[in-house]
Amino acid sequence: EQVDETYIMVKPDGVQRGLVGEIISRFEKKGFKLTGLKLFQCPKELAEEHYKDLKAKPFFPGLIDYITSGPVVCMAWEGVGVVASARKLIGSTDPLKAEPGTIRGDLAVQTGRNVVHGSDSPENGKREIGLWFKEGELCQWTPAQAPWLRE
Ligand code: DAT
Ligand code: MG
Repeated sequence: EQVDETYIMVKPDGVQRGLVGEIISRFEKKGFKLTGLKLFQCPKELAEEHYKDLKAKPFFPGLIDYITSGPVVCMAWEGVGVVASARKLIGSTDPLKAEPGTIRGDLAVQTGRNVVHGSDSPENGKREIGLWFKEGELCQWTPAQAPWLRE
């Protein structure tokens, strides 16, 4: 099967609230492969490029202020079906509508403070990993558990 990549980011509220380990854990336990990880203070230009499709939205300036308001944790994850599966683990954009058991459903209460980002398509996964990581910041490796995750 096709192996995809997704860009997952703990937003500044997740970092400030001490949820970094909890959020990383959800993806780690599921069985996806971590290929990139860093704590990073995002410049305004990068936040605007990342969210460029939302530029016309009334909440765009607030979104950019929020994402640049403190450090974020940038992650690249790899696996078969990882993009759609990560979106399910994350839950709906509005945390009050997100199912219990999802990250937003369990850990957040408002759309404007929804603790985590996940790419919405394999194409955007690639695009966003390219935006947030430099060459040499990603690792290709074989997890020891690989044969115990997929037959
Ligand atoms: P998602 O993050 O679930 O992919 P999105 O791509 O539609 O959602 O929007 C990106 C982020 O923008 C979202 O996580 C929070 C913010 N946002 C979206 N809709 C919003 C709204 N109506 N009010 C405030 N912030 C919003
Ligand atoms: Mg989105």
